[in-house]
Amino acid sequence: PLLGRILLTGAAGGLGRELRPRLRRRCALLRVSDIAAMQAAGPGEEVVEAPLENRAAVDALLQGMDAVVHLGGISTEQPFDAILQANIVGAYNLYEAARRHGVKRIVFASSNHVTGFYRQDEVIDATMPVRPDGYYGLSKAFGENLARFYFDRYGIETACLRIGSSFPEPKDRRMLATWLSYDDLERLVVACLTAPVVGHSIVYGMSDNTTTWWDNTPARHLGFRPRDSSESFRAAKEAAQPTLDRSDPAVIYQGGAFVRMGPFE
Ligand code: NAI
Ligand code: 15L
Repeated sequence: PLLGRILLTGAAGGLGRELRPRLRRRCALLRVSDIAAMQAAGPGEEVVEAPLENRAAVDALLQGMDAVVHLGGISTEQPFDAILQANIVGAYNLYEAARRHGVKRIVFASSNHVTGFYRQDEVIDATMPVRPDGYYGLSKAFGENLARFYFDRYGIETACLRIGSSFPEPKDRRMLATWLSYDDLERLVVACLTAPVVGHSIVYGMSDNTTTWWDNTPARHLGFRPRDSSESFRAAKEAAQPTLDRSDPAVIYQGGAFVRMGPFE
């Protein structure tokens, strides 16, 4: 197998369930982890339940791994205390464990919500300042900065994937710009695991969509070439949403409805 011993966190989630069989085919060993129930271990797999906020449990997860695909954590906007544990404390536990066990490469599922307060009429790239659109986006920005520190200080490489919207198909007009097909997600993750040099990189996870808000030129060294496009869904999505309220923050900003969630108290 091309890939060695890989840890996949968030294995019970939407993207984890998609990536699990796709990674297993290419790995010497795939260790999958989550707090939610997972399918039993198949050949070449280990299944380990672990809460990301539990330092000892996460330390044990990294033992003997060559690389990590870190999808685990809260994936939507939520009150701060939940995000703090799963995404911020959890990411810290993961990087500390990587350092202790000599794991040298991590693919981190960041999010477009790190830059969700840029406007939909702007095209940005990953060298521009972050503009998180909530606690969730803030936690992903923390993860990206944590990754940068662990690269500068300890040489642990990370590819931060600012994933747009990875679902079977775009759900609305916004997702014509943000959609990442599952096949392109696989291409992206495999590119990040196999690129000779990753350093600390940030790449937007999107298919080859006609409408786009993100320029991935700064991440060309990763060798990711999307092959799918949201364009074939355009007519149906426009028919379902023929008019858009241009005064709605969810229509003005890239983060969509995330930008108007909360406050929670
Ligand atoms: P998901 O919510 O379906 O999966 C996340 C998994 O993490 C769940 O199975 C959950 O049980 C697990 N988890 C949550 N808290 C945990 C904790 N404290 N300890 C251990 N495991 C915990 O999300 P999805 O869609 O699969 O996304 C995967 C990753 O990609 C997430 O980090 C998400 O933020 C990120 N992402 C996903 C996007 C998408 O379009 N699907 C877009 C942008 C980012
Ligand atoms: C995300 O970060 C979420 O995890 C996902 O559920 C989608 O809502 C996506 O962003 C999006 O922006 O469409």
